[in-house]
Amino acid sequence: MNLRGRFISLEGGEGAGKSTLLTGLRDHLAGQGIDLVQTREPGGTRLGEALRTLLLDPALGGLSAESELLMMFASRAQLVRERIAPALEAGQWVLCDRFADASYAYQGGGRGQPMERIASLESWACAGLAPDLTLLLDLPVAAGRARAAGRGEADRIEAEADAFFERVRATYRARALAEPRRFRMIDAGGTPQQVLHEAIAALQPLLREASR
Ligand code: Z5A
Repeated sequence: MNLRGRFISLEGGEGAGKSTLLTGLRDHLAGQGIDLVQTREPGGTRLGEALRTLLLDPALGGLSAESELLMMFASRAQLVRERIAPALEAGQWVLCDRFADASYAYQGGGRGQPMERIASLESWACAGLAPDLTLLLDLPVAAGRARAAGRGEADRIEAEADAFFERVRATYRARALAEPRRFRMIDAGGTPQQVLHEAIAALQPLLREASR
């Protein structure tokens, strides 16, 4: 694929502030004249949104870890082909609320699915497409859960125990350390303005490249 746009993913645990940051980043980039597409995972396409509804449904308690992993990648395979790759090829930037790192963190770290199995699904489903930059919003589990607590009934994944989310966080942090060129870890415990400021700073190399 001849990709001319830039692909940025946002990652982090529950309540870390991805959606809040996404809105700020979208406005900032639009102000710089960047044409961008905003999307999310699981979801972002008709198929993906239907899968998301199933994946988060608390009534689907018996879903196996294997089925969950495949459903995440089915959503991703569709999103890559239907929206992300076409947008990048057209020179647009893509801001995506979660991408493949979430499967390593949740299905790998959280559920114990083998990392090599996830890597093999990634190379098949994503066809070599990976984010240029991944902003990891890092926050202690209890703080994230406290932020998310006011939203009513927990969905199927939010209903997991703290230990699950500790494994998710540890996996994200390990991935960020292993790939420092792609990841930027941001302390999500700051104010929304501080988090946005750090994220904008992390975008500068991409913005400079784009203006050349
Ligand atoms: N999942 C998976 O298992 N495998 C995969 O491959 C993928 C996903 C792609 C849905 O994702 C679930 O799918 C998710 C992982 C799993 N399950 N869990 N848990 P999601 O991204 O849609 O859902 P989420 O992680 O639950 O998102 P969230 O809880 O909505 O978090 P957020 O978007 O990061 O937070 P927010 O909505 O911006 O902020 C939450 C609250 O905190 C809100 O009241 C804000 O006003 C407040 N907030 C935000 N920033 C701040 C700061 N800086 N200070 C204070 N308060 C703040």
